[in-house]
Amino acid sequence: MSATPLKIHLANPRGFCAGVDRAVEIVDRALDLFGAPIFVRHEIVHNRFIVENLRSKGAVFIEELADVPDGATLIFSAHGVSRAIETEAETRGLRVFDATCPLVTKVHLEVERHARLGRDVVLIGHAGHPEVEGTMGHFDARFGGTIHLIERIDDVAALHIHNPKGLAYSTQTTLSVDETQAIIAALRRRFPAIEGPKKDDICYATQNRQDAVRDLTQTCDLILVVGSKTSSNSNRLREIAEQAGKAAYLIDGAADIDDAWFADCARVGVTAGASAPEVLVQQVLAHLAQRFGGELETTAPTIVEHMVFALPKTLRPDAGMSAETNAGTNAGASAG
Ligand code: 2E6
Ligand code: F3S
Repeated sequence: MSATPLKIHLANPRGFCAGVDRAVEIVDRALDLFGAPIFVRHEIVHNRFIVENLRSKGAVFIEELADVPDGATLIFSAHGVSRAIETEAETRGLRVFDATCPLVTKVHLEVERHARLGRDVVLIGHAGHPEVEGTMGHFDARFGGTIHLIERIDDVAALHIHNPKGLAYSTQTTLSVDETQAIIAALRRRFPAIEGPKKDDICYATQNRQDAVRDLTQTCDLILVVGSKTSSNSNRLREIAEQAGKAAYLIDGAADIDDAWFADCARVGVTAGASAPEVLVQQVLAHLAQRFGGELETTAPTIVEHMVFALPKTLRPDAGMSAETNAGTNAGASAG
């Protein structure tokens, strides 16, 4: 432990985004209205604390709809699901609430539109991630096109595309902004007519948290990222800090902190992924204060966020409807 107290800089913005706030609230409201069990397809968000907390209240997390009994209430996670899963739930007559982040739904609609036009789509994302599986599952190949998943810049040269109806790209929402820009630039060089969003499909929260952690690396020796190992956006924050030459650790909470990390550290930066609740950040600060006399320094926000996504109508506290009439698939978003 050093003689001078450790200085702590908090990233701002950090932690919960509007999509995570909405998704967690949907599960909480469904538990209140309908009682346990409430089935959730995949972890509602990739955070151990949140998932364990909801599980203790009666949420049951499943991957296969075969594990959902007839007549049950089912919630799709914030990462979204394929069209096939939506159809299966509908056909089974399950009471479904869709907690897919509206910014993921936007990508689904984009991919569906390209498919209808018979185009091929290059999706930039991580293989096996549930958001990528859901987005690929919204591409309807019956119109003649194909969807190609690429993960890194070297994959661009290996693409085989011969579609006279055109080519487009979409991206996962939680990628590294800089790496994605480089991949898109390589796609544009190889396929100058490629269509796509103005920039990419990376969401505001991912962009803002990456900017804020990069800002912290200017002054801090070490970065702690509060978030679970399964969280893509949290991993990207750790990587950005490492790329800036700083030691960085992704931790689920204060219990994961190793005193040895602070041997040569005068300033630590603390941030949190979009699925990590603020209570865990506060526990980390309390731990640093107790172990190293850590003192909080004020850090100006890199940007102030105002985004809010509305709950599905039938789950709003003022809905004034009985649980019996609340059936059906629901989605609703308003950006404020
Ligand atoms: C849905 C879409 C994007 O692993 P990833 O970062 O995608 O997911 P979470 O649950 O850690 O973060 C929120 C989220 C949900 N991001
Ligand atoms: Fe949505 Fe981005 Fe959060 S896609 S769930 S706003 S990290």
